[in-house]
Amino acid sequence: MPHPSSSYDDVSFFPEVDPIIFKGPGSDDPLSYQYYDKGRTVLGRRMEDHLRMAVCYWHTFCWDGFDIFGAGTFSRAWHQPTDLVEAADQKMAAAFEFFEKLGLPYYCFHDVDITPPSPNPDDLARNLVRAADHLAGYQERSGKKLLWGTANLFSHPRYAAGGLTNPDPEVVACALRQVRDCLNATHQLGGANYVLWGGREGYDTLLNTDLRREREHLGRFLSLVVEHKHKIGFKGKILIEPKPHEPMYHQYDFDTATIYGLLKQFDLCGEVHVNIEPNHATLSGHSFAHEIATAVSLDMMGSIDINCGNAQNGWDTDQFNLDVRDITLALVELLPSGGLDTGGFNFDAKVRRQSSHPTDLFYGHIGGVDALARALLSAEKIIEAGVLESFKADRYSGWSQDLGAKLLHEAADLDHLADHASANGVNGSHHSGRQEYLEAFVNRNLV
Ligand code: XUL
Ligand code: CO
Repeated sequence: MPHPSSSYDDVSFFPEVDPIIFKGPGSDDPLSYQYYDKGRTVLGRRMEDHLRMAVCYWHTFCWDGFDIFGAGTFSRAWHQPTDLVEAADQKMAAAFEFFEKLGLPYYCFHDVDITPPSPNPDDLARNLVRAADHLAGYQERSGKKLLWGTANLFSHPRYAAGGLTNPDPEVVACALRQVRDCLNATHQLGGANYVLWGGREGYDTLLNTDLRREREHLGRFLSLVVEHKHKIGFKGKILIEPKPHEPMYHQYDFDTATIYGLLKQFDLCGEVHVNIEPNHATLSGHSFAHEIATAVSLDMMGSIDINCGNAQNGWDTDQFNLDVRDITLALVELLPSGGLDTGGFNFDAKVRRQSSHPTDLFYGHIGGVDALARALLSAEKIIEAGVLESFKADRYSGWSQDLGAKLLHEAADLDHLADHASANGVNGSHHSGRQEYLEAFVNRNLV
């Protein structure tokens, strides 16, 4: 059966904006790209294929600008219909007009972003089937692709104590049904990955929480998700998105290293990867580059939700990341390992509440896209110069000589190795780590 067509082909939600094209660094048109030249080759790969950028549904099309102190400020045209199915359909039409005008290849959604509000799980399941059918039609007509889908296991009051780690098995079963249905929909739409963000998979107080049990439940249910992925033949990656807190005080998916521990415990290494978000990295006391380097070193790299927090308060403010240096440092860790595979850069970022005009959505994304493109060009210069690589090779050169090989040899025990120091005295000396030289080198290469 052909997928449904759109009834909004003649309606424009962004009439003031023409398709955004590359005009180069000399351009003073704020509705153009100065650095994102998608066909340009960088380190042997097209820019578009390196970055695999995506627009997210939730911040851009669902949020109406409300915060805990006040009502929405945005008055989006697609939020106006009182008929909720009509509103969801208009939102989808607006989203695809935006995707097409922005010119990025991918998008991402939660199940509840693409469906009208669904009073109960049966409604959600039915609405999801209809939404996926409509999305398939839009994808076919626009050529846009799904980077990942995810089930929202944190908004409904039933999930106040978590989804997969809820103390009530009825709630867990409901969460599992939602994950199953959303993974199926993601598969049907050719999604490149499927994301599980912990949401409320954590706790606020140990006084009411059995931590051992909840972690074990999380491991078991993750295994079921992986099993289902193989059963339906989904080829994308299952990704967990680390975040230390917010909404819960403590989360089981605190950071990349913590997730590695979970995967090791439940024998899921190689089956589950991470979706790293800079704002979550800083919330956990790490840098964006640290999280990337950790994921690369543990073979867990999946995808990236690009954004940043506010440097002053550290909250998860989900701002567009314009910090070229910060992104460059992360790319310098990522690219030598081969870069992104099924992953991409998803703009999990929102315009500020006072940026209420629909065109502000374009300014936000264009700034974010160009920052990524500049960082990619900067990382290319840094990597090609080979300075960091040769500095590190030199710094660790002792490990390819006799003593290094001896220390790492499986058969050597502690007594045997300590004897070396007793026999030879301390021959090692301090060498400068040259941090300031290296930092200045990075800055000199920023595009
Ligand atoms: C929350 C967050 C989510 C996930 C998807 O901080 O980043 O938007 O990316 O559920
Ligand atoms: Co995110």
